[in-house]
Amino acid sequence: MKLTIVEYPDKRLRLKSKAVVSFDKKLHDLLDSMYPIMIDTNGIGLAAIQVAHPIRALILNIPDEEGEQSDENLLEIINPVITDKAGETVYQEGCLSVPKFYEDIKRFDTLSLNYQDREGNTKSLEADGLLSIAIQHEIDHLEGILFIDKLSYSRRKKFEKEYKRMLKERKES
Ligand code: QAP
Ligand code: CO
Repeated sequence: MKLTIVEYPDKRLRLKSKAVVSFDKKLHDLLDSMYPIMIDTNGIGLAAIQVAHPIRALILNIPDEEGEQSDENLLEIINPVITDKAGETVYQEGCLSVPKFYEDIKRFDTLSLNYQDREGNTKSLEADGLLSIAIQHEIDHLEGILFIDKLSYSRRKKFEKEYKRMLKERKES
């Protein structure tokens, strides 16, 4: 399946993604196609809506201590529900749909999650650190929320200005 990343300000990023009900070949093809595009673009997380499929599916691949991404650490999360969350943490986030822009964002420090795997099996997981942050970032995508929505008014203004400039320069070259 040929996929391309949907970039801000594309309005599709504002769609509320729908629950996955069929854990079929179509879903597996989509997940299989999402992985290489995430790795090729240096991503650690990607929601299906970012490749124009508004369904509640996301993938994550958090680098290990050496900063290496390995296939074994691929997590496929379908229909996630956060069941518990605690604490506070700040991390400089980015997003494949908002290229070249990074800002400090406040999130919960730890969380508990229920979800389904690609076969529809129910799973749960406890997350902290970068995994916890990444899950919260990707679940926001399922609701049409971007990390830039969490910026203060003045930071958001600054972002819009810089981003518009970047898009203009990109168009000109
Ligand atoms: C979400 O983000 C995330 O601007 C995943 O030029 C962010 O993979 C989870 C990326 C922060 C946890 C912490 C962004 C690649 C990748 C860019 C990403 C870029 C190239 C973002
Ligand atoms: Co994102």
